[in-house]
Amino acid sequence: MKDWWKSCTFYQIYPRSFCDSNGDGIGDLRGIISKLDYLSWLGVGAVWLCPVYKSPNADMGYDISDYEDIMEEFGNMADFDELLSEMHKRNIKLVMDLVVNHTSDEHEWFIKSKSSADEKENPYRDFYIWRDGKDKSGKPGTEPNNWASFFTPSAWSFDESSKQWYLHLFSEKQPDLNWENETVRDEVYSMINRWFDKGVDGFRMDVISCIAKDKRLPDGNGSGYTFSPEYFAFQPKLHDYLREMREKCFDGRNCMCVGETTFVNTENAGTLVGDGRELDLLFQFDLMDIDSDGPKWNIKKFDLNRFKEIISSWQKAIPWNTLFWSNHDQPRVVSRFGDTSTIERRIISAKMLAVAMYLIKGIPFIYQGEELGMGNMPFSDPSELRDIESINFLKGADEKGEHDKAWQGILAKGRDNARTPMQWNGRENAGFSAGTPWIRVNPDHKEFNAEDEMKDESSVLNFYRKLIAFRNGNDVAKFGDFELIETGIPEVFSYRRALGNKELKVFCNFSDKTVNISEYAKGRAVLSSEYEEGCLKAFGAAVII
Ligand code: ISL
Ligand code: CA
Repeated sequence: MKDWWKSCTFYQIYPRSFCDSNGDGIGDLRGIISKLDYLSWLGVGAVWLCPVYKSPNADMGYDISDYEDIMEEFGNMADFDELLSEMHKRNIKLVMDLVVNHTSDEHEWFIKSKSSADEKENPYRDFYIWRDGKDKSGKPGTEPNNWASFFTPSAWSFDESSKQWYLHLFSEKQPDLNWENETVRDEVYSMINRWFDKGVDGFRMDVISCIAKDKRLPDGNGSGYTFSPEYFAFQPKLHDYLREMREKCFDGRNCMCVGETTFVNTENAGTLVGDGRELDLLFQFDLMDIDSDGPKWNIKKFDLNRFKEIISSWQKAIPWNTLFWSNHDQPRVVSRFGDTSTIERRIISAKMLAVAMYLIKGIPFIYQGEELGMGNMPFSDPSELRDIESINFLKGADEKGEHDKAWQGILAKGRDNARTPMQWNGRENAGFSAGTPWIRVNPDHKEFNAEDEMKDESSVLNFYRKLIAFRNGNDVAKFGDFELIETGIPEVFSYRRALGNKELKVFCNFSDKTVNISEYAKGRAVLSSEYEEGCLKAFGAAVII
């Protein structure tokens, strides 16, 4: 079916933490295969699989050393082929992660690139972005410009043998590819096409909005190392590259591509997904910034009015939005925007958040474990962290004597919160692995795990399943127009979906007070939680037709 993705519920798998089949403590492809029936049971129509390619794991697979081989810990190409065919047997599409802003420094291209600065002799030199520094010393402060990176103070690292610097928007083990180079682009397109020829159904494109850089590489406006997206995100050439990629890879295929379009806004989004679109879908992060004051580590309270504004402005900006509360880079939604003060509160707020998000017009992307109500991890010591972003951030803070504040930030927002093992049961290691997991298991698996929740009609898991089934079987929920309903009750988020002469209304109580919505909610509740006689109890939600 054309545009199959418009009616799918996506499920994001972080393979390292999903299911370990061989007891080495690391999730793997055979582990995923063993859980496909669970995904079918849940009602999932497509999977976004985080990187499974060969990688030294400096950034957990987002540093790829071979795009056409499988990470050893995850299995091999035969396992991959089996995974794909087992998914297709169950009518589940597979969307791969495409990480082409950068490679690993252990990728063959970079090893060759680094081997000689002589561009005439070494065609690989120009595959990456090399520049002279202010002098040949390689000392901090002599970098080609003042750009900061996502993960390190400077976005440049010095190569002793050629006395030049290479650019990396992420860690020093993730050198940025030079998209100006036509050979680089052709290599990437051929690689994409080989995966398509294998039968994969699409790609989620990692930081795709940053592949084109301002060629002049100007200094950012600030003192010291300065984060300068004005020169590396949404550059004019981005659109040339994406159109070229579409033409060479996507056109004529029944595929879906969703861009992780970091720094996208409602003004520039249309250039990507409007008419003559370059991408089918995009991820925007306005909601993920809602509880930050500047840098993500500075925590601000959730503001429901701001939430409504963001949702409604994005609904107006583009025809199809992605709907998500979390992913492998974000903390757990129930800990972040729900109420985890008691188990009961956690269950009802997790259900309410699901209703609030996944019946909006758009494509749901549920992150593994979210459907169980998994929460943030109570890390007790920095040695338990595995994520390069958090580890580097803490190191920088320690140097400034700001350990405690940084640690609070990491507990609230650190990416490892989302990366603890999937909780399959309440027993040892949550049933994730027979060995020692690569990252500590969340102790909350005793209360929140798939096995127990499957048996419990009132669980978060069974509620997600009902919600997905409702959406899958309801054209208004899938295709209907969206409109905010202004009830005047400040704690309530509510919206209407309409298709032809059919409509549904959604009401969500973001507070712990009972609210009366009887004036607006005339009709029958087809799906609800904590809803009785026109009243939403604490964190109640109702879908009314
Ligand atoms: O994780 C973030 C905030 O904590 C983001 O700033 C994130 O770094 C950014 O959205 C890009 O993310 C993607 O590319 C990174 C990788 O580390 C992330 O896991 C990936 O989702 C580099 O490949
Ligand atoms: Ca394993």
